[in-house]
Amino acid sequence: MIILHHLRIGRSMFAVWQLEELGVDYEIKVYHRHPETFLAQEDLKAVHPLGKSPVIEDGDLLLSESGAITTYLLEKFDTQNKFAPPRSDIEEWAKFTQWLHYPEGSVFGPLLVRMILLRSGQEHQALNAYSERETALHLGHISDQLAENEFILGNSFSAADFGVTYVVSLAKRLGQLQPYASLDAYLERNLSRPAYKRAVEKAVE
Ligand SMILES: N[C@@H](CCC(=O)N[C@@H](CS)C(=O)NCC(=O)O)C(=O)O
Repeated sequence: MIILHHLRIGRSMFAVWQLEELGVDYEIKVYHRHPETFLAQEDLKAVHPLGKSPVIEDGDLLLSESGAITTYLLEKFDTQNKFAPPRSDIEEWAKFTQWLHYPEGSVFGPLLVRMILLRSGQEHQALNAYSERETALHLGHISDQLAENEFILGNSFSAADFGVTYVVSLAKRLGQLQPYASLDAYLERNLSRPAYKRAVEKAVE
């Protein structure tokens, strides 16, 4: 059985959602952030040296990084290729991996900078300019991709939508979605999926 080490309030929720979509048998171990620093605490460091979440355990395997976890779960459980193109279709598979890694690799950074600035209450012209410019670039790019598609790869939901939904929902929390009505609709479409609702109930987000 898969064990998910789940730090409350954060991207691990999207791993719970994925496990629900895949119909996998799993157990959640819940961890709480430090009330003042908002960082993970020692209990999560005892699981993995980075002390970050999500982390999954499957037998002897201990795996961190959302993108790697998604790839592993798909390889093991998505035998009908319901959530990703088959590897034999190399071009479609490559496009899928591009969108799978894009949220963590490119979109999260400028949003994190915005989050740190907001929490610190400090002004920093250069960081603010960077965050505004890059956030607009990436939200615009995602919005363009969704202009004629309901989901990030086209008209059916795929595992690339987990991470994109995560960064779009974070952007919304940071008040960045106003210019992008299609992104709000995209969020609503994904977050109303029964598997997401079950995930929220189980993970007590
Ligand atoms: N690149 C990693 C990021 C993992 C990460 O930073 N997770 C956050 C939760 S959203 C965390 O564990 N933060 C706690 C801390 O930094 O102490 C991934 O994709 O899983």
